[in-house]
Amino acid sequence: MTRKPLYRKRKSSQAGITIGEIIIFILIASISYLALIKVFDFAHAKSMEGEVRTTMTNLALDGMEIIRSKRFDENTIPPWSSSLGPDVGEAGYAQYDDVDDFQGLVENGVNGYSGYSRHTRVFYIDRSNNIEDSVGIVTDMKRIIVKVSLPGYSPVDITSIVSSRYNVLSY
Ligand SMILES: [Ca+2]
Ligand SMILES: [Ca+2]
Repeated sequence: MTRKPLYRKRKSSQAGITIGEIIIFILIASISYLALIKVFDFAHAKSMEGEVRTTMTNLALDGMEIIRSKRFDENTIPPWSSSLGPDVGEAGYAQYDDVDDFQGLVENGVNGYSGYSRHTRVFYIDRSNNIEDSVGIVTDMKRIIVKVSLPGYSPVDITSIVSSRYNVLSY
């Protein structure tokens, strides 16, 4: 009497996963992995950009708040200064006491943020003529622009207009 074998021999079509199938699987897995990496990179870059823009905006607002806390001009009554910038004896930030003392100020690594720079411009404007650009003459209004930059990102700038509170009604 012959005994039946415990295991039947498998046909070649049932031999499991072929090398070709493994290669195709690895290719598909690699392509999916690369696509996933790109999605994560994009999400990370977007998140970084949001963080950088928030920091730039905060640094710009911080600078603007300090400047706006100062008086309109070195002179407390008209005529206002024809030359904008720090006045005699004002060697640094701590001694600046009017808004235009900050004209041309460039701060690198501002508030300890390495790579960030803050530029400030202050100039007279004539509201009846041009509020965007300097009019080159002394008026009762000054425009302040604070711009914060970081290499690789578009800068953030904020602007504000301050008045001497003299002759404003004449506009
Ligand atoms: Ca001053
Ligand atoms: Ca000044």
